[in-house]
Amino acid sequence: MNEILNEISTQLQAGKAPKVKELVQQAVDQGLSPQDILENGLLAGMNIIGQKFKNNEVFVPEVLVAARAMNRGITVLRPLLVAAGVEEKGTVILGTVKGDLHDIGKNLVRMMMEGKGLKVIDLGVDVSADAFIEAARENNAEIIACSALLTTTMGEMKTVVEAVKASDLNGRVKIMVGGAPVTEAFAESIGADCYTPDATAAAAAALSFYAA
Ligand code: B1M
Repeated sequence: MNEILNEISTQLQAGKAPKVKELVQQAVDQGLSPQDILENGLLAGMNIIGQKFKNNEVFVPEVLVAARAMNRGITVLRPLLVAAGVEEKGTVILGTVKGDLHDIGKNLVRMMMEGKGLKVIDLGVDVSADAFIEAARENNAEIIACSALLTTTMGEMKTVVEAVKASDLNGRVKIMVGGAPVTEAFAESIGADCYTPDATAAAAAALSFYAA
């Protein structure tokens, strides 16, 4: 792997946010693509931390500082990944479902969708079904996009689907779901309109709803 990408991954794992930001800027200045820096630097480091967390080699505080470093690095990439001045093609309401505080993947989904020219209203984390619906209604959104990282919270997506179906938004708003424990089969079983495995695919799928 490229040396600077390796260093970004290492410093991210050590939670060195200012250093990560500096290295990401250096990588950009060296001409590496934002996608390469994201996938092979930042996400590579986060994956290693995730594995160590799973094996009880690191704990919540270490994961939190690594997550902070990841978000700091993303601030450099964000304007490069989001096409400036692209005409908005539609509105998406995005959030991590109720009970779930993981937001790194959700933030990537936002970035990729904005990069496709979609307007994204990000409700943050711990978002209830009612809050998704209210925001979709207020903003005339065509898509509600839910992220979940816990097997204990992915069931909340079913609550969102059922609440939308029981509301005036039924048939007008598509529901997209994703996040590490979510699968195509799960999405189908709860009646969601779309499952995608990663942020890039989520953005492409959202765009395809508008093109349809
Ligand atoms: Co947590 N955590 N965590 N955690 N955490 C996981 C998810 C876990 C798998 C770790 C493990 O045990 N191996 C595990 C879940 C187990 C399970 O349910 N099966 C877990 C646990 C158990 C917990 C706590 C319960 C721990 C505790 O307190 N005992 C707790 C729960 C808190 C809560 O939410 N209520 C908790 C807390 C935390 C921190 C706060 C410390 C921190 C979150 C910080 C933050 O997000 N700001 C954290 C982190 C960082 C992780 C890991 C290490 C990394 C997650 C991450 O950001 N990955 C994670 C282990 C792992 O994943 N390896 C873990 C990088 C991110 C880019 O990937 O979010 O999957 P991801 O997004 C991907 C795709 O999933 C997809 O696109 C992205 C890639 O392009 N995607 C979508 C995401 N949303 C999408 C939506 C879409 C489409 C695609 O359409 C709408």
